[in-house]
Amino acid sequence: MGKVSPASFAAKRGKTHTHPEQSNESQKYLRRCAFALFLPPAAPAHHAAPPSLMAAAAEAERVAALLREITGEGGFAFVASAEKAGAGDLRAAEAAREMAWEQLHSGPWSEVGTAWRDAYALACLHVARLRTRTRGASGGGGGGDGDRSAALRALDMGLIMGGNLLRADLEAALARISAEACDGDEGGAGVVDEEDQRWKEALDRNRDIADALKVLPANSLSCKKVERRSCISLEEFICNYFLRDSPVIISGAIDHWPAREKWKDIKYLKKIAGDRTVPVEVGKNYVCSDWKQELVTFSQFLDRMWSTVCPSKLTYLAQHPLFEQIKELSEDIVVPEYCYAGGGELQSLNAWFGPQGTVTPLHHDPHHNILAQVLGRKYIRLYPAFISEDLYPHTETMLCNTSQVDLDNIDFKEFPRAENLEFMDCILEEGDLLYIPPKWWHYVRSLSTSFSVSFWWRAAVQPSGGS
Ligand SMILES: O=C(O)CCC(=O)C(=O)O
Repeated sequence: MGKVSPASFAAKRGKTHTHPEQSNESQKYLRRCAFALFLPPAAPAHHAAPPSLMAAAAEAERVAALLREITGEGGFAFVASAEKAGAGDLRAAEAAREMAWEQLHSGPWSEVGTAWRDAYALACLHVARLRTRTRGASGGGGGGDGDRSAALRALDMGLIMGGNLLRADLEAALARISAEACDGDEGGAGVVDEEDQRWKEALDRNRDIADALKVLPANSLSCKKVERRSCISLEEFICNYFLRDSPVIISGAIDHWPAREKWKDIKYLKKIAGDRTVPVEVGKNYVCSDWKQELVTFSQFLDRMWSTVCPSKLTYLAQHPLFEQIKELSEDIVVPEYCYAGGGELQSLNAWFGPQGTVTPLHHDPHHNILAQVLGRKYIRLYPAFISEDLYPHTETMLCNTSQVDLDNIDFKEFPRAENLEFMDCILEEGDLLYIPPKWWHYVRSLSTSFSVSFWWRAAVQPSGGS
């Protein structure tokens, strides 16, 4: 998978992520960039067998070089704590993590050096190892689960906020802890059954168009519909849609994905990802002033789906490279062959998972996009790229890909050119793929609990009709 730059990632959702405890403006830039996983090519798989002496020596050398770099930057206290952590001192590991965390939050994300991101990952790795060692030493008794959760959270935070230097080590540690958890992880069947039922109902909401229209922007489904095709060939996709810069819904192309069945089972999702820490967005949508981001466990996120009643509390796991973070989930999906149109390179693969009522405001992205609707349904409205000026893009850099026009409450006095604009729209049903050409404006509202996956790619050959 190719890399996406922090700047383009940040621009995507206009705002950026911050740590939940941060609130000031300068820290906003840190937000989304920090949560993005800017990944190197896939790391070699780690197995349960002990690493060879050479590999261990190589790791030790990488860590030593990192500590020299941090020393060069004046991080003496960090280095002292990291060394004690290496010798088995949990408190020192936690102190080192705290120090690195402060460095990550000392200014705009773009100015945080790679060394401090790697240092943060190192400290997370120490915390996790020492937590799990404590657990082993106590014979799995008292406080063991708390240690396991703390270790998982430390490792996820290392993946989310840390650099790439120790990524493979973080992933190997995660795989080890997850594998241990799979033994004897049953229980609560009665509770889960009830949850199962609610889950299925939530996925099934708003099947009736008349109900859906009550929550959709004015004039929805009254203009041109996005063309719907059944499982077309790559050649046909290229000739009739990709080269013509024209959106299309393709049905029947992801019926073979294991995700189509597996993710309908909430027990499965909880088992695979329940204890993992993920970044979520909280609030009506990312242009609202009270919108914020938090780090929660996947289970906590699922629980919030049931309890969300008011829009200001809507919790959305949006635009997150979940499949890089949780490898088991990546085995449930397949990159659609349409994403190879134009001989390009996949730029990013993101999860969009949330309850009914999440809104992604009208915005555009620089890449080709295949949005796969795995669970539930979404309303999507599209405006062509050339219409941009009539949609009044925000003037601030961070939001310049987002329209000032709120489709849920359009103020035509303020934005007169937005009246009577032609658009295309559709309801994206479970199992559909939607092709969104680069720079096409799109607004997205979930009509039920919904799980989508977006595949962004950059084409080596640009369509002639493209913008
Ligand atoms: O599903 C959503 O809420 C937004 C998806 C989107 O904007 C995208 O895939 O680019």
